[in-house]
Amino acid sequence: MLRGVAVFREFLPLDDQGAMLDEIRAVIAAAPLFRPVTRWGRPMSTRMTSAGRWGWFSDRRGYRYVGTHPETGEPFPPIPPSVLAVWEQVTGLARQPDCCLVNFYDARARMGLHQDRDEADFTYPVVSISLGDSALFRVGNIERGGSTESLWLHSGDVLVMGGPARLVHHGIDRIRPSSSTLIEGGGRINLTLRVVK
Ligand code: MD3
Ligand code: FE
Repeated sequence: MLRGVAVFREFLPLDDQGAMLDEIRAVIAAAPLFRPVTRWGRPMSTRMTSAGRWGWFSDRRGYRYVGTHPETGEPFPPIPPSVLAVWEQVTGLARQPDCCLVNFYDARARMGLHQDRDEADFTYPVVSISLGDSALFRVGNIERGGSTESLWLHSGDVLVMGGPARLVHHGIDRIRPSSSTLIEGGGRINLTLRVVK
């Protein structure tokens, strides 16, 4: 536990990581990665797409969940079974997530400290699966400011943010390039599973 965040180190064996990556590649083929713009008009350094009923989206109008891909106009592909299996194993919930956000980090990408609060019901946890290069994850507090703690996330690690941890500030400070050979050409993929509506 790190500030209420449950850390399952190396939850996924390497073979399972490879199989999951193949399923995510199929998601990306149907729903290509795009670069969202913040409400201040700044392009994010991560590229992203989603699987499931809802996809996370941001533009000058703000952050929100959308039912179709912003470029293809098509619904997002279903969440792969291997990903749903991880949700089931670490949460034990009967309810499945309705959004799997796929974040791709190249060597320069990062994600500033923020809260995940665009979802309707914070009693559901958020689950994160890391694939590829390692990332320096930072977790703070529910209120802005105060102390933070950092943790390296490696390929195959799974985090569960539930209960009091659901609304803590968190972010990714940096990626360690070439720390994993899972993804050809390098980079990190983070899958974030949420119950949105
Ligand atoms: C703690 N993604 O997509 S995952 C995000 O690695 C996001 O791509 C990061 O933050 C990433 O919103 C961090 C770990 C994570 C995800 C959601 C959380 C930690 C969290 C929600 C509440 C508290
Ligand atoms: Fe987040």
